[in-house]
Amino acid sequence: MKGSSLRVIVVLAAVALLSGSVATNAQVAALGKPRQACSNPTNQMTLFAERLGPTRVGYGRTPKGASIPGPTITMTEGDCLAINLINDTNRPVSLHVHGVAYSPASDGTAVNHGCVSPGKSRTYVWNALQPGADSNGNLEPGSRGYWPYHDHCMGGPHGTLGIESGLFGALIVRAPNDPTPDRPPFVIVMSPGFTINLRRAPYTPIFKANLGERVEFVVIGMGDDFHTFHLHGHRWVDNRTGIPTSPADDSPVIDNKTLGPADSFGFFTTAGYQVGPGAWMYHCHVQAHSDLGMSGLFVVRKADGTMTPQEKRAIARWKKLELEHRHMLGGHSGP
Ligand SMILES: [Cu+2]
Repeated sequence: MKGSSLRVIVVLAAVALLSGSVATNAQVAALGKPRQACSNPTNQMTLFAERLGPTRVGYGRTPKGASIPGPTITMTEGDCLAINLINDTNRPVSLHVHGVAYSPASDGTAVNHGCVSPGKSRTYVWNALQPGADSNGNLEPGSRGYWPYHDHCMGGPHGTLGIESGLFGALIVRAPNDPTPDRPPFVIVMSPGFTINLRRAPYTPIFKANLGERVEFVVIGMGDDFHTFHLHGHRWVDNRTGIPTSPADDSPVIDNKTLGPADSFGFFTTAGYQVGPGAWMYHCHVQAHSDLGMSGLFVVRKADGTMTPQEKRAIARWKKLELEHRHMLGGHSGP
């Protein structure tokens, strides 16, 4: 066999090995030994579950600091986070998370004795996995991504009442070299009862950024319904971060994405890129849902942080229009 043919075969064999799901010993060695469990947490935090009114409950980082959604938790692959949940409500609650690894004791379900009684506390341990391979060389994914966390105990074994009441939030797991946003991520939960963060327009969040800032949206579905998230004036690539990997990246460019219960995604975009400052709507694109109040605003100010007179007027107009429209439809008029 000629040397050139041999080289081709060697290259093809290498490509076949690299593109398969089974890793070579060298690849497995290069990945390092994945941590199997995290008995020694690298980070810890306290979360409080608290009542926020007759029908609302939230998670918070401090007593009286609960919010809906709960605090956005950020981890990096390889982190091991211990969360002590203190239940200041009058019903059993828990903390169940998607995307990371945990033992049955940290599953947050009644099935695994993971509920916290009123007045009690419990520690859950989350392991943000690094990409690795099992003992047979099968590649396994890490935990990088945008994930929901939520109650799994209030009102029954599925935490349905907890989710309806506001016990949910976002977890962001970053890969080591991932970008970070210029301001805290904007979290939009398309929540039960055709709401956003359990609110209806014009009481839904108005997110603000300055022209040219790198912002990060996190979108989560919770409850019984399917939604489509649409953002005006901006677009992103349908991959893990929303950022093209190169100018030639041919991944689909989108500005609307379907979301089922407990689905989640996130993306980076540059505020006002090629469109300038303005009051940009975001909303569920199921028309009946947006008419019921699943709509909000992304306000892009000028680069110096001030608003144009036009966008101040647009924000006022949005509030008036949303209230009038819901009144006209005879729908729920409160938050
Ligand atoms: Cu919807």
